[in-house]
Amino acid sequence: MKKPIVFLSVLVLLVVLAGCGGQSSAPSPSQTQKPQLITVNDGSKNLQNGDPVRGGVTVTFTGSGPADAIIRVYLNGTLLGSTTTNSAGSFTWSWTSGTTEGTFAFAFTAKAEELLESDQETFSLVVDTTPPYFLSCSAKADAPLDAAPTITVQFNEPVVIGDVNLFEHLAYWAVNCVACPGGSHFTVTEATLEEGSQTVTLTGKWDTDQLVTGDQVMVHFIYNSLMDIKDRAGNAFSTPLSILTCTVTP
Ligand SMILES: [Ca+2]
Repeated sequence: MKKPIVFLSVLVLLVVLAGCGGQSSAPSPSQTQKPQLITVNDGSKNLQNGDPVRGGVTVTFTGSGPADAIIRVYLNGTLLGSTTTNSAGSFTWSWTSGTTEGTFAFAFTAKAEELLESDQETFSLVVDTTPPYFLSCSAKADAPLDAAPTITVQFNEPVVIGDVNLFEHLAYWAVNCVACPGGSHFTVTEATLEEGSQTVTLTGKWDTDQLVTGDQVMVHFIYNSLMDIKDRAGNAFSTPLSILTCTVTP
């Protein structure tokens, strides 16, 4: 019973593959060869497809295509500009990010004389103009004399920290009680930046500290610029003192 179905499936697959092959491999004789991006650079480093960039940064796209062809650049589907390849087939094109945040989807095509415009070479950048900051903290109640209580503090986005040892130094971290009828008590003995670089775990003393449901605690973080905290786009953390309040949850 199953054989005809399998046969049909294989047949359909072959037809689909043949169809795809006809579209995506070598261009038809009347179509220009698609251009290729070689490097995309923001002045200090090469960027990968989907990378974040700051506002006001000039990004240079370098690529190759057919010699003496027109390279058209589309942004989010609209023609933005054009340039030409030289006799060796090279081209460069620059774009400066503005104050608008979001994804910018670029598409490059080539058009040689007498031929049709090529397929698109695409590349996306995410413009991020907002410096990283501490968004929230969370504290969970712990059982007395059980494991050490912990409080976590979250950045709004993943960060890149130049000096993690300085960042994790206890001199820059403190936890106070705002309203603690339950008797919560917390002394920071350890500050750890978690994998993913967005969350910091503060650890209290296991024998004398406690977090009780309903109590309100406050986390203080003092920023030292030598820590060199940036977001992935390169925007610098700049809040001298971060204060976060959180209620202990069960
Ligand atoms: Ca940011």
